[in-house]
Amino acid sequence: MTRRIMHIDLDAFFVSVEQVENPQLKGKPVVVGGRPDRRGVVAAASYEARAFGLHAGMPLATASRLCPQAIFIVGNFAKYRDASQRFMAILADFSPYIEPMGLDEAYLDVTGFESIHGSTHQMAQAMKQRIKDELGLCASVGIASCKVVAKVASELSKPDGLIEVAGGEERSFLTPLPTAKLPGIGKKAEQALKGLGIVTIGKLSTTPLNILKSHFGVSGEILYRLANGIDDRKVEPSGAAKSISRETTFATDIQHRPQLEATLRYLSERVGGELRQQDKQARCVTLKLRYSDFTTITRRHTLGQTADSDQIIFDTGLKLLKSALVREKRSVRLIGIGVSGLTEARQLDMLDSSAHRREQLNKAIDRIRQKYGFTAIQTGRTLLLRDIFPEDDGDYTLHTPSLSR
Ligand code: DCP
Ligand code: CA
Repeated sequence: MTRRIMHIDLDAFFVSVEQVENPQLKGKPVVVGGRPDRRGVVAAASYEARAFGLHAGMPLATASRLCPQAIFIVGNFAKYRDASQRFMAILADFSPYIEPMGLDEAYLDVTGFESIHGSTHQMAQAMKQRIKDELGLCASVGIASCKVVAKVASELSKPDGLIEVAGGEERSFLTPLPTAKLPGIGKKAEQALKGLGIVTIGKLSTTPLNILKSHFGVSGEILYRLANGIDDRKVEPSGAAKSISRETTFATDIQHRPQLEATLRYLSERVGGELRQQDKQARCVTLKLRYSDFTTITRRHTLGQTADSDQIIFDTGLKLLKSALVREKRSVRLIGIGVSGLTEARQLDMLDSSAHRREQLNKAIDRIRQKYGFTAIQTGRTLLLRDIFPEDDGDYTLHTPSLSR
């Protein structure tokens, strides 16, 4: 059965919430983000303001110069969160398979649920109507057989739009669009593609895979698949992994630093492997320690950039470990490392070569380990674990099984 996926995204979200509260703001250039004489950037701009070139991320001072008549609002996050919850609740009435992607955006797998409304098109119209009636907001909807095409469609339909791409029409729908319309293609990737003479998604979809791979590595294959409208990612209802962690309790409490670090390295690699398996990137790294007297601490660090590499997870965990142990001299009973703030979005414009090389290396290690077990490849640090944990079928047998989620 072919799937029917909807991508629903509210138009000019923060601004629209302000306009519902204060209808005088309707039809005017409005910016949420702060006062123009203060430092800061535009969070949201009304479509009237966008006509002057204003957009999210632009410094407020620039926005005010380009559009002096714009109305600047500081904004109130609690209000937007409340609107977001009510928005998601409406969507959940249409299908239980809902995956929120942010405050004002969600994927819905509606396969089989459309019959209640007549068709997917009528279902989307009913959804838009409820959002308008109950929240006063406009939503744009894309409907297709997979996430990427649904997302491109909703974006293209804005504002207050609705585009349905029939099954089998995915490629012809994408073909004429500029590459920048593909989610994940940022300015850098767009320029790199342009350098290769690739300006449209159609051109990208017919570029031989080996050429894309030689320029973009593993991202080349993702690009190729998305450009061809091939995307089998499922709609994952919330409750799907929001974090991934691995922890272990030692057989005897440990004070020996290298042994703690070796275990941390091992656990970091397990977390990293799982993260990449799920094709996700993490924003936060959390270290957990339980001391011999059972007091338990967690220490969290937010990364500057999302990551999925073992090295970054471990390095961050190690820093947290060192600073925790500076204050505490007690021996450790349990150590754990976890990642959270997971996103699926692959930043294809992050084609920075060192990050890229690391990614390639991690993928290669994952492949070998899938085949031959964890111990097939070891870093200097985890080798120490050979003396601590028994090996079983290419894996270390930890004293306690790893806990996760
Ligand atoms: N947002 C933000 N900072 C950004 C981008 C967005 O604070 N750099 C906030 C404000 C937006 C909300 O997130 O209103 C949703 O982001 P979108 O990218 O969906 O943008 P809008 O909803 O404002 O506009 P559009 O109609 O293009 O979806
Ligand atoms: Ca939006």
